[in-house]
Amino acid sequence: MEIVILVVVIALVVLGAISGLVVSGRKKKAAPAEKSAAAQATKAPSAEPHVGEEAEGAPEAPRRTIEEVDLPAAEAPAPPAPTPEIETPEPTAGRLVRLRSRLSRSQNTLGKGLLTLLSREHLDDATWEEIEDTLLTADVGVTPTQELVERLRERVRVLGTRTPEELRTLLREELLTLVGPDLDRTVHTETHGAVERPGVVLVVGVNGTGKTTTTGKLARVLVADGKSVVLGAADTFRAAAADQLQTWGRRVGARTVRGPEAGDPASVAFDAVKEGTDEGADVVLIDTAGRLHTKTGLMDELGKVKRVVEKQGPVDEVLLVLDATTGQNGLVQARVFAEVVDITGIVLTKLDGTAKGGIVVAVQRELGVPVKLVGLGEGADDLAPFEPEAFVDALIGGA
Ligand SMILES: Nc1nc2c(ncn2[C@@H]2O[C@H](COP(=O)(O)OP(=O)(O)OP(=O)(O)O)[C@@H](O)[C@H]2O)c(=O)[nH]1
Ligand SMILES: [Mg+2]
Repeated sequence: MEIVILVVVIALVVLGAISGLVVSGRKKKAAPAEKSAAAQATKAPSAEPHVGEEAEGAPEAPRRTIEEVDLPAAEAPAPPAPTPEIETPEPTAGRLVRLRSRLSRSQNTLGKGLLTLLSREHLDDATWEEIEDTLLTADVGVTPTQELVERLRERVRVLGTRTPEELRTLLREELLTLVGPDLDRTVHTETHGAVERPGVVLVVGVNGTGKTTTTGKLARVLVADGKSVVLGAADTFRAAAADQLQTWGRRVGARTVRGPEAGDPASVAFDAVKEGTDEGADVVLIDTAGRLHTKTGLMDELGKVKRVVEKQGPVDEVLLVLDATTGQNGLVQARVFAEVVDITGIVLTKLDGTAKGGIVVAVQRELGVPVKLVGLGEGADDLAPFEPEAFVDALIGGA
């Protein structure tokens, strides 16, 4: 009997132990799931507050957190790209008259100098020599100087007594004859009627004469005259050159066609004309790299630029940009450039910084090509169509 009771007790103890083990095992399995549920419960409100939580009166803390983050700025739509302000260039007509004071250096040397000498009571040989020197110093050139002095001598002799007004008229007439009042100074940019394509202008010259500046200023002149312009950055030597041109273009809404740095300038020039044609632009202006007239390879390259552009039609203007302050050197450059690309017009820059305004006469004589534009300062609208009358009037300080 005692044994039976003992067995029953042992059996009860074993049963109790087994049931205890099963319960603790279940608890262990449930723990990870509970943890992750708890984690979600803490994360959820801060990540995305739900409608239900709002309704249940969610705590204020998460909302403040959201306010602290600079959400409006981060989520605001990207501001529109700033459109560069398009400038309105000054009208072209009468620019030389407006800028006449910039010629004061040439005026003092050439115009006033000559008037003072001619006003002397006795015009002896020594005085005529001084007159000759004045003209030579102003870069008029030897042959034109001799011609002018000869004519002046003759007319003064015929005139006899001279009033200052008569002298001024006489000098004005003779200088005007020298400058050439009847030359065609139009910068030809007319579109070619039958074949729809823009006028094409090629800008050439040695380093630093003002080609890019002139191309930019000329774009403004054309825009002021109501034309649409495409610029070709065929100076591929430096990326900065294309940037410089593009900056000029942007100011008046003219697009710039550019190529890879150190790329083929002829292909950029070709593309500029092609794109200008496709766009229906009125004029394509091509800026080229500065090159020394003595470097045969570079001069050949320039010839190629022109020939490649001409595959699409004629180049209407080849403008040679000369720095007026370089005087006679400019003439040597001009001769070589004229051989490589037919120059159709001259741009004399930096006339504001020199007393050598006479270079206008010399360079026209040298090349048989008219000065079409003059640069009279670094300002955006300091490029003027060359008008002989206004130029001579500015020199002699007349009306
Ligand atoms: N005072 C004055 N400065 C001018 C005139 N034209 C151009 N310049 C200045 O001359 C400098 C050279 O001008 P650029 O247009 O860069 O000359 P560039 O011929 O293109 O030079 P490269 O491309 O390096 O050969 C600049 O500082 C211009 O502002 C002008 O008519 N008067
Ligand atoms: Mg340049």
